[in-house]
Amino acid sequence: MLLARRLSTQRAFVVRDEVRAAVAARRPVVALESTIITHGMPFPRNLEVARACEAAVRERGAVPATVAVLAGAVRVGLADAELEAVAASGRAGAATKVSRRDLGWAVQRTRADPAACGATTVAATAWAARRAGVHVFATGGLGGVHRGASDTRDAVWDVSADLDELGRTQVLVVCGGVKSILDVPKTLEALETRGVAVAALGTRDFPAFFSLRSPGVDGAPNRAPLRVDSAAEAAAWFGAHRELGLASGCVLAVPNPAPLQTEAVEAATRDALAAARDAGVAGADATPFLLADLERRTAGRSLDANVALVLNNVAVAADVAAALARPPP
Ligand code: PSU
Ligand code: MN
Repeated sequence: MLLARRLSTQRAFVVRDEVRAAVAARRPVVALESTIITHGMPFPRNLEVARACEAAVRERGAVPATVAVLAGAVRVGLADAELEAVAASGRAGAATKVSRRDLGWAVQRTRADPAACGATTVAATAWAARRAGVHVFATGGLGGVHRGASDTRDAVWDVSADLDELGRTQVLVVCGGVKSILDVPKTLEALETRGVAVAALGTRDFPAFFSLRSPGVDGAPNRAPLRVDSAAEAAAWFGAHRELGLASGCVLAVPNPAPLQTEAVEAATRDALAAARDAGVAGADATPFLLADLERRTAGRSLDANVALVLNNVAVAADVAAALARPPP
């Protein structure tokens, strides 16, 4: 009975051999999420970016582990054909956004329909990475507290499961900060409540995904609670966090290397939010809708900024993973 149960869990959760071997040998591994592939970028650009991310990780001597739900299993590490299937599923409408709560459902769904794909969010990817023994994870932007969440007359109480997951999962997420479509100050507070440590790389301004800054409550830019100045320093910080056995995660927010202007992003974001309200789009559909709408409003510049940011985050994550894997001098 116990054995049967264990076998069925193993089938539902598959770690690619290369990833498993690297974890066992304490070589650097970087987990990558798949919602940005299926819901954050259009095909075929998403496939190019997904491949470029994996290549950037390898160039730095680490092993990439893209996470997705395919053919009846949560998979940590994908073959190129699987990566292609994930990217193409976005176009075919066969991809579902999978947060923690959706994982079991996605496993059975992709068992029943081999063409279906579950694209993991930050929450689901962090869970899977940690379960596979991977500690470093790169993505575009974190989910968080949506604007208007506190005003129930105007919007639903929409707070991403990413926040709670990071509160209980010991991973370092390298990202471009919080998506600027969100309420950034409230998201920073919610991270603090959950014991998630947040540092910015090379700055005290909390990076705002497309742009370098975001307006805080009093109009002044949002500040990052902590600052580190190199991948080595980030590794030392996260290493100490792990040494203490803290069960929560850390966030390393990296400024966008090809930023858009803060005011322009803010104006386009407000218009996109109004469009979402008019169209009655909410919940899990909100982020994909807003990103696609912003892309139109900025004539594609938001997509270019998104791609530049993701590739840069992946490179930083690989450097941090490599520094963590090196024995201390
Ligand atoms: N940032 C992007 N594109 C995305 C996301 C973030 O540029 O598609 C995704 C991430 O996977 C993140 C998720 O975990 O949105 C959060 O969604 P929600 O607010 O529904 O939890
Ligand atoms: Mn949500």
